[in-house]
Amino acid sequence: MIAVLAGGVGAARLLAGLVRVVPPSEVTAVVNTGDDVVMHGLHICPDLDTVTYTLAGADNPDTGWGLAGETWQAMGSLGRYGGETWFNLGDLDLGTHLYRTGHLAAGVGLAEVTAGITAGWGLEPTLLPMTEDRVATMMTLADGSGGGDEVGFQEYFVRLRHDVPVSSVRFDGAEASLPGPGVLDAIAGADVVVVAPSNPIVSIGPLLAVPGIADAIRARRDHTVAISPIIAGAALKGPADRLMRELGHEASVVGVARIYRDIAACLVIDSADADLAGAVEAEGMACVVTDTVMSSPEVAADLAKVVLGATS
Ligand code: FO1
Repeated sequence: MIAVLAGGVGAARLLAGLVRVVPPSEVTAVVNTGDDVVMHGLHICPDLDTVTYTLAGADNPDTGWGLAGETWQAMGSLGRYGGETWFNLGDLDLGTHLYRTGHLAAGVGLAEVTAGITAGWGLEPTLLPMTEDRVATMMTLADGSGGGDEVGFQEYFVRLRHDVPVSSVRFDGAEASLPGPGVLDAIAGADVVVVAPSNPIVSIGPLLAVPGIADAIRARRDHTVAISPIIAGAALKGPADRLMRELGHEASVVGVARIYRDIAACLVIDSADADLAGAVEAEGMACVVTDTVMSSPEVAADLAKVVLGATS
């Protein structure tokens, strides 16, 4: 069994590669829900949906989120009434949110709702929400850009286009949250635990903030491999490098190693950072250098093979 700690796009691509090299039913992804948001009364789980749609081969290649072949008629209709349209919900995607919201309102847990959604897409891997409790990633804006205001993750990421400096991040509700059903068992029972190349601060950070998850991974440190989302000092997509700098980390594979060294024995870094392998090792992690830019599922499968071989 393989357990993957997952955020959005980077994790989704890795998982699409992983299911090409191991039986898909042996893969469990523990997915960040700190990005979740309620819009227009609908419960939206962006990372769970990005992973689901990508594994189903139905992801939207233009946006990196949502569904291929999407249309936006409902948003147009909402705009007519002056409704909030900064967070785009596609017509096809809406079906997922309606299903999830209806079942949650009827008292079904998020893990079971998620299983219903993945079954609807015919997926064999298991997707587990990190928690069924409300944990919300909150960003405090640095002075000069809304000065001290705290905003929810989607307001930062989408409405403000993650183009504003941040002075702190917290995971509201995390302290009182419980790991989702199956999460601790998936980590404890995995032959390999993989930390996907997701944003260490706002994608993996919330997972580690759920009491019990970080300890469970620490107990498996020798079997845990992390993949750096930072390549040559930058994130391929999203604000990981910028956030790392703003929050006092070095935006490099060495900075990533410092964040993960307590939970993972090995860091996989891109060939572009080969000269930093020694510096990663000096932080107390083994280091494997390979191509990590997942330009196709085939390249992602090659990366997955390297990752699985890294602990043996
Ligand atoms: N990202 C955007 O940049 N703009 C959007 O309007 C947007 C809408 C959206 C709707 C549903 C969904 O599942 C994801 C959506 N995302 C959008 C992506 C989302 O903000 C990010 O993928 C994650 O939260 C970061 O991992």
